[in-house]
Amino acid sequence: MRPSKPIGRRSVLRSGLAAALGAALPLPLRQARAGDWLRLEPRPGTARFFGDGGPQTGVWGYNGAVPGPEVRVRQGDRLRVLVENQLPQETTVHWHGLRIPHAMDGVPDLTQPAIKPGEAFRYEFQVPDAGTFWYHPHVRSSEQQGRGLYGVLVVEEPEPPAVDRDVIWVIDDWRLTEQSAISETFDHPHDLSHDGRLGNVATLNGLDSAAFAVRAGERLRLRIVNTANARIFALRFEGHRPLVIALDGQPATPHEPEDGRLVVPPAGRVDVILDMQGEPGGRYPVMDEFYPRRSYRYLDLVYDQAAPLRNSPLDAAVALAPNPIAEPNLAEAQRHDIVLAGGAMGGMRSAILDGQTMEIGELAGRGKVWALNGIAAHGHVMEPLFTFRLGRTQVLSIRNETAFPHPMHLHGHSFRLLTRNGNPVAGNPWLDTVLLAAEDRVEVAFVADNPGDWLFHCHVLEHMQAGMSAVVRVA
Ligand SMILES: [Cu+2]
Repeated sequence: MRPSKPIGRRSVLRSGLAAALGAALPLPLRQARAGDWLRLEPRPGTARFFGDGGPQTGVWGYNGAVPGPEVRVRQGDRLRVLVENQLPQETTVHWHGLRIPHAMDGVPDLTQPAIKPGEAFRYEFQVPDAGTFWYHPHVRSSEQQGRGLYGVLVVEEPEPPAVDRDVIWVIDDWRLTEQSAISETFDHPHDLSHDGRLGNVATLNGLDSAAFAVRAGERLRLRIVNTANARIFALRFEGHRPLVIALDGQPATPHEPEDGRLVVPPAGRVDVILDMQGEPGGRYPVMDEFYPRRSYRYLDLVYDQAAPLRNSPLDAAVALAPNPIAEPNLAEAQRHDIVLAGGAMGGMRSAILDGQTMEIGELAGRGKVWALNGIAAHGHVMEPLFTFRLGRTQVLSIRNETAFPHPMHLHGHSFRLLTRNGNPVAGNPWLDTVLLAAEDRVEVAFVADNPGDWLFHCHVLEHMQAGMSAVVRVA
């Protein structure tokens, strides 16, 4: 059964502004001394999405919390995390967007054995890039992440830009029942073949996204992280002009977003500088406008009555220093084509599953409806789609021949977005997850400098589950 409630000003009672205004995260986890181990326990817990007086929801969270603890580390530090699995299922932790060694990437069977219930795994690696990253499981992702398993990982720059507040915004949606329980409709066939598991309640940092308290004149750095299974957000800040300074954790030339909307696909991150230029006591909506005819008011920026902190925006540089990523050399690149196919209204007739060509009816009967270059993935271990020569520049030309958008994520590397539909993309931003609209074509480039077998997959978790995944080898 699919919920038909529209997301937005919702049918569930909210317990009032006070709780929502407190949508700040608890203190981050930090290693006090080099050599310390941080502990993350994925386990069942409870959340109150509607504030203190609201109903309780049983969730799964890191250390029982939704979002999980914010992990903070400095660029170049060695991060050590002991993960103790207190779930009734196997799990792993994937460090999304971090260019770290293969054995630490957290993909079961491909990079490590899954962590069984009651068992533990030690993740230990040096963090090469500063920026906004996050972590989540890679086992039964649609269910485990859909129940709340994720957290933000901030890698601090040696010299961050001057701001009044550095704030994390975890944006997510949930599919809740009338009783505010997590709907157990994971991997519903309709979700697999359409937009994925869209929720009916949107949250900011684990709370019904009603309001966010600000002060006139202050400068915020917002680290926006989309942890939804499937929802693509397109945030428009009425009365404000957010300035993008990083995408997917990687510094970007500071710019205002095209058409004023910040598009954040599942797994995507956008860092913005936001000067609070509204009036003391004012309220300014932030709209989510991605899906046509399904726009809603995500939250309000609520100004307190205090006089502005300053009368004109802070006069300080906002550009971030680049991370140490090898620059692609297009003149000597290996080139590869990837075609995304399948889904409802996609016209795919057949695909290869487990080495056998099957018609779409038979595939669908096995829960597979998407394919990359004609192959539907089953699990994480498969023949590589391509082998990239270690150290060589790779250009991927990716074509979406489906009727749905797909955020495509490559593990172990960041890539430059070169072109979209044949047109050069301004600044060629570094990304680890590139969103393709229906019928889009993009070209991305990167140096294959991280050896191993890496996943390349759609981050709409229901699409990944239903076959939209592949392995690429760097050797
Ligand atoms: Cu997809």
